[in-house]
Amino acid sequence: MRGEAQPRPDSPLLVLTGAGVSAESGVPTFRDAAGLWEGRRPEDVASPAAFHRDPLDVWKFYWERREKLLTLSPNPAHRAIAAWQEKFGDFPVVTQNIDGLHQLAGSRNVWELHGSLWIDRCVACGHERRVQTGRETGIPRCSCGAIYRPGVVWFGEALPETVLNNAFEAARNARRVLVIGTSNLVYPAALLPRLALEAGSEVIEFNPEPTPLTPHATRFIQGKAAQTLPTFNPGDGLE
Ligand code: BJW
Ligand code: ZN
Repeated sequence: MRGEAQPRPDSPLLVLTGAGVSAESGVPTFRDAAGLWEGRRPEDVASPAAFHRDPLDVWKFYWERREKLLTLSPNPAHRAIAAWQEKFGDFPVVTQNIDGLHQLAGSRNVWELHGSLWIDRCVACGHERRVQTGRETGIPRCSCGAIYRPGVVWFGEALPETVLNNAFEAARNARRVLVIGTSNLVYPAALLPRLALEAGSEVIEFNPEPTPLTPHATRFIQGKAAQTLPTFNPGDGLE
């Protein structure tokens, strides 16, 4: 259940998204001034050590995010990507986001590198269950007796292996990679555009601000994704 990795290693297009694509839906980014981590150290709430120390505190943080997300919807950037898939085929949408908004906008072939906010995973047997609710009354328990944790990837944890390997392969094989709304600071996701460039692909970056990728990108389209994506034609020159 960890991402729907159906490899299309031959796809000429690949999209990589980060928190910026959901910003205009009202989902806070991580590292911008008003970001999610402002005033809180990530490792205090989003790390295996924090969960081990105080699972209820960590769960409360994730329940709050679920509750808020239940009130939010996809924005024109998510919808533009879904419309491109309708037009150009189901190229992979590799996302670092855990919010599920690409799927809600109608995108298929969404590969979730950092897991999903809507999955609970048992810390003992690894059982996963999909959830749709916000707050719960207490720490959820698996039928094996152990507690569930959020089904996301914290710092220091491995990304889902198949999803990551498929993403590496697809990035190497794509002719055009669109990198949308990510600071390109978190690895191994930040390697994907670098691999594409090394393989001779075009990398087009969409972001209001330059990132460490910008000097290397083939093209930098500056602006908010909900404004720049709907008028962009990702197939231009590819046919
Ligand atoms: C807009 C916009 C608008 C604003 N339109 N754009 C040195 C080198 C290599 C690696 C490391 C290293 N030092 C440490 C590491 C490892 C570490 C890492 O990368 N750390 C860096 C911080 C340096 N990586 C890991 O630990 C990863 N695991 C790993 O390496 O495992 C190794 C291993 C192997 C085998 C066995 C065991 C271990 C795991 C990384 C997990 C990241 N997890 C998080 C939390 C997920 C759960 C949760 O949400 O609670 O994922 S952290 C957070 O960052 C989240 C995001 O997906 C991720 C990326 O952030 P993103 O999406 O780029 O957001 P922002 O906020 O940074 O940027 C937003 C961008 O949008 C900005 O550029 C804005 O300008 C832009 N924007 N409005 C378009 N409207
Ligand atoms: Zn279990």
